[in-house]
Amino acid sequence: MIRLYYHPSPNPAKVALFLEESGLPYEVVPVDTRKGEQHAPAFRAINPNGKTPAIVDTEGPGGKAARVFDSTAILLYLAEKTGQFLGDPADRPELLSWLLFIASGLGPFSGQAVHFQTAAPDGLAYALNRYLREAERHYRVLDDHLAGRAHIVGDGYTIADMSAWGWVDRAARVLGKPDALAAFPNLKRLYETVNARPAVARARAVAKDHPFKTTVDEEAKRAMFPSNYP
Ligand SMILES: N[C@@H](CCC(=O)N[C@@H](CS)C(=O)NCC(=O)O)C(=O)O
Repeated sequence: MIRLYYHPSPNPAKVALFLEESGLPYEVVPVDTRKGEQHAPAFRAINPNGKTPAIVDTEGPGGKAARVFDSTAILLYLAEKTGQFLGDPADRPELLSWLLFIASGLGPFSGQAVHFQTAAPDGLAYALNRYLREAERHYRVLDDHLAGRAHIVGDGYTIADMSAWGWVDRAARVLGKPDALAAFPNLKRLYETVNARPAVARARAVAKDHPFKTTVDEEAKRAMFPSNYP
């Protein structure tokens, strides 16, 4: 059994998608990051970085329970555990490269682009421009790579596509315009292909009935941006 520590946001969404695609049995533990539940000692024991997603695999290596945190680590762990969505072994260098490109580039710059558009104080035009342009640049790298390709790695659907989907699903918010993907037709095609999969609809339904906090008030800001409150 996998326990998925989940909040409805881009990085946890990738893992929910994998779990729905793979058919692995799992249960969801909601972590309301706007209420500060990511800082609870019990959750910090699973993810010392205090962010979602994280998992506990009750049957990890050697039959012992194992924690895994950080969406890319979780995707790789589960793909290796199940032997699914890793692509051809000959493409492993490509898979690792694109997974880490998303983990260290597309994802963080997208997150900061959202932060500076929606959460940062006014008057930070340089920072806003920097993160928006860098998010766009990462979209462009991926879009160029996808010219003439159906998937990010090799000929089939892999965890790299799932990982990209998690963030590209928020393209309008990241790039600050409703038709954000219009400038990236190859990425748009990949996004729409992944988005049409039945597992995506199931992943979107994960913890749908949980009353996650939606307002970003002072409590939420202190919970999500603790380094702003030294
Ligand atoms: N590198 C991490 C980033 C995790 C992350 O930033 N998670 C966000 C949700 S997408 C979160 O939990 N934010 C709440 C917080 O930072 O307190 C991963 O890929 O899992």
